Amino acid sequence: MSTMTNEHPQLGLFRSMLRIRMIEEAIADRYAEQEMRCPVHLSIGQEAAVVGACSALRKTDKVVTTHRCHGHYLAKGGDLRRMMAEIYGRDAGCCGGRGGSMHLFDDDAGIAVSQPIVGSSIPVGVGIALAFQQAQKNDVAMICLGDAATEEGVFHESLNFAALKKLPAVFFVENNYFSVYTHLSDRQPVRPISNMALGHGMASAQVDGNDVLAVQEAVTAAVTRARAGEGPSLIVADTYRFREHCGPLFDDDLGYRSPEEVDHWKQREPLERFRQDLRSRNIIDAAFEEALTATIQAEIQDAFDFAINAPAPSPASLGEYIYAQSA
Ligand SMILES: Cc1ncc(C[n+]2csc(CCOP(=O)(O)OP(=O)(O)O)c2C)c(N)n1
Repeated sequence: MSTMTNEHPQLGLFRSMLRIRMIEEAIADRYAEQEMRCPVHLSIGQEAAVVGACSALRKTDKVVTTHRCHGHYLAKGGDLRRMMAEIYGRDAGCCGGRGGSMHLFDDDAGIAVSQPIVGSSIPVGVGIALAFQQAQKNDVAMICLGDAATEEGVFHESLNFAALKKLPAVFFVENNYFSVYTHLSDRQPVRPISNMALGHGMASAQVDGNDVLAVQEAVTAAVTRARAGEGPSLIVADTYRFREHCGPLFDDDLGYRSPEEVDHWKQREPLERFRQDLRSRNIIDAAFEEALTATIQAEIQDAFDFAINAPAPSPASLGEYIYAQSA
């Protein structure tokens, strides 16, 4: 298998998807220890969308994202140790231990901001795209959001402004069909979400978000348009989250989605699907997977050890980084 020594380009996608899956499963496994004192929104099941989209970017491009941000942070090259330290509330965390899982950023890697107020990071991403345009940089801002954020007024204002100014922005929606427990069909009229771009004269596409290559292709086309000065695009990737909305467990017992629906998506589980595809094309084999899994496992162990052993922020720093400090 010479492709493995020469590193087939699709191996990077697989590695990134598997790494995100394993990191999030490790977070889920250890959450009950009650040492991670922040909510976690896992993207298990959404890795193809996350990795496909981020793989279309280069380092100097910027990503803004949401409460469900672990995958974007990792796929864009964010530092794992600093992420875990943040989730453990440590001083060495990427937000000094003050933000937790929903506030990951790594400016060096191009993760500009993660914000849990639904829709709030969208105009920040538009502002970054405007700054790129004004500075005549050839970089792109990718604005990651969930389907529910398309119901916020600021989403529509942002699309309008970005289209008007032909900004180098890609609006990337991971449509996992739920706003917490409410299905898309109870919140929006039946039509592709990507049709929202039509009213703004914006290019758009809706793709199978569990097919990493399809996502990569659609986002690459959008990024190419943005770099060429042809303006923004709206890309919608249809996908599914397998864990509970917030937390390490499963919430299917609440009855907000049927076992048949969950099973339908399990058949399209993105990591296994890509694994089988790569296996059938002889790009990976069992030995490769075993070695890769061991490498990632060691990296995860290192990051957890780092986080657990790192000091908490000092009490004296409590007043730092807040809006108004007392005299
Ligand atoms: C403005 C605002 N309203 C409500 C909430 C509570 N809330 C947190 S996550 C969420 C659902 C978000 O759904 P979506 O944007 O599709 O992302 P997903 O959680 O599915 O990844 C809601 C309503 C919030 N954080 N911000």
